[in-house]
Amino acid sequence: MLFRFRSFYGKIITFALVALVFFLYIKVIQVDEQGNNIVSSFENVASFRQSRHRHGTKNSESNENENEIQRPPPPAHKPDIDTGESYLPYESEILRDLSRQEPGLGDNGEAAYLVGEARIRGEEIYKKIALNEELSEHLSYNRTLADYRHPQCLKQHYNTGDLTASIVIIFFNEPYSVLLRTVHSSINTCNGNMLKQIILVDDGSTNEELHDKLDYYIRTRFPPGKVIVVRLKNRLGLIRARLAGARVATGDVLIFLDAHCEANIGWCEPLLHRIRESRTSVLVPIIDVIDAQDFKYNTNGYKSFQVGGFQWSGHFDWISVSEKERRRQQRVCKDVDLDICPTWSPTMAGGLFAIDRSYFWEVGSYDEQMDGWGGENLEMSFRIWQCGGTIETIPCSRVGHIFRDFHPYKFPNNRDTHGINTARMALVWMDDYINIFFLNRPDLKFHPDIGDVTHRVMLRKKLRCKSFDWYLENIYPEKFVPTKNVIAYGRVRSLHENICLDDLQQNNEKPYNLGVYSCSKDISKTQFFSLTKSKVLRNELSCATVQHSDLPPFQIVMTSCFENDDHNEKWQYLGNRLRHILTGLCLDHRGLHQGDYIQVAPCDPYSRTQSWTIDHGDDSYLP
Ligand SMILES: [Mn+2]
Repeated sequence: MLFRFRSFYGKIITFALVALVFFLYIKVIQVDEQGNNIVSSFENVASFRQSRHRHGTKNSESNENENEIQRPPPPAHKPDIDTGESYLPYESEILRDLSRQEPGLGDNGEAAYLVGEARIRGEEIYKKIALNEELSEHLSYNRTLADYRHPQCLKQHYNTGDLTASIVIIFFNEPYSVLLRTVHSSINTCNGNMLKQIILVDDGSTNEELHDKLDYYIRTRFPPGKVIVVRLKNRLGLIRARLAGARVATGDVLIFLDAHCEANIGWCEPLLHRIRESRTSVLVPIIDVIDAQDFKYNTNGYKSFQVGGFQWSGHFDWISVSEKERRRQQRVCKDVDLDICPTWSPTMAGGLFAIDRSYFWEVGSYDEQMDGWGGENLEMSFRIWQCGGTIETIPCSRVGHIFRDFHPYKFPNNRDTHGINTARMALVWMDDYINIFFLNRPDLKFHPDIGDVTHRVMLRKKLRCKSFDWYLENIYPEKFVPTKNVIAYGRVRSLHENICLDDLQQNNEKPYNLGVYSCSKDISKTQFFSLTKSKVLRNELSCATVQHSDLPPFQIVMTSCFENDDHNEKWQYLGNRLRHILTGLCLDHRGLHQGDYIQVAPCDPYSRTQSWTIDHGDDSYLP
């Protein structure tokens, strides 16, 4: 009996052991497959890890694999209410979320308002994260937007062939409802056959709601495989997270979207159509503004939009479409209304764009050693143009984006990743013009975190890219170069006292009074002026004008410059005096202290307060 008992259990134990071994074997194979996949797709896995070491991130040997990508869980079927599956905790949470949404609220992209306690909760959360998350939770994930497109767009026949798109959306602690609205609106507005997949890359979010609950939502609310979540266990920053998403993508076209967008009707077709026409065109939709407080979808009307520019300090800015570009459009867009013609853009904002997937890799994807956030958009912009591609705004494609007043979260160690990344960009792409960048950002000139850019310089050589000079001349000729075509540039300093012209860090988006301040040790952004060959006294964006007034003091107002220099006010630099030609008055700091506004006064050849010198002069022009 005992013997038989033993033998019976022995068999069971043997069977269990065999089953266990087999089970483990299958697991190992799966892990290996994943591992191989990761290694082969992480082309620069070595340099990638190295760079993290160089940046001094804690990265012990034991967590060598901590950033491996987790595969999304297999798709499951919809929960079956009859079998009680709906009692899963996430299901009830999701049903509760849905029950809080008010049908019709915010529809047509209209502003929405909360009342009572919800309104107060909304105001509280807004103060913290610069976004009314409470209101977002009361809006349907599928709220409608009005069609803001140019009427001509509706008459276009787009031929996208069999091109498919993968949308890559990275997020870090994004409000759950905002992220889901981004996903739903993309699916609702991008034709099903065209939209291959949406890849969500979780860049190490700590918000629990974005983990299992999000996975569950995706598994139960979207068709299998339509939405994929890639999770990075460690926070890698925007650039590396996007790369991780792009590696998983299988669509022909990559569309990068921020995690707080609402896509508008028909936005996909014009993008794919244009890429099918021209695979080296990198496309930007018109980016409309969704108000972070009331979620109103705002446009500038269907005709007017801006394109991307940059400032010498390495920041992106919005600029008007140039006259030159209008003329180019007249040449190339003979069949369509000029208002909807693809519009060349010197740079792009970087959050939202579409690019042929193979071209993305061919042209150097991203600089993987860029950390955190920022600067990658200008890097990609200059690279695309200098290496033979184009950046174009596609007016018939519109996507709303929530713009916030401040960054709701910080990057580890509070590093200025935008500045450091921009310096990496400048070292590779700006040639000698990097000096102007460093004049604006002297703090970055010897920054220890910039690291090595050799492999990006090699990429530039390999792709035989053109010079930054070529870029400025051909793609962005309107851009003012503070050291080109000038009589002098640098600090405008008093000959006899330690006093310099200074913009006093005023908002340069509107006119402001020019001031004086004690001279900085080196040229700094606030004291950087140029006197051009056409006799305009200016800084990067504004030109010096004399305020109209009947009585003194006559102050100097910096106003945005006209593209045509004939319309800008002129200054004559003679015998160390700066004379305003229109009024015949001279720049004078008599009786002024630092922080005061500078003025002009009747010229006096013996005045010590009217004598000025400028740092760098072109001798052939100077008196
Ligand atoms: Mn954004």
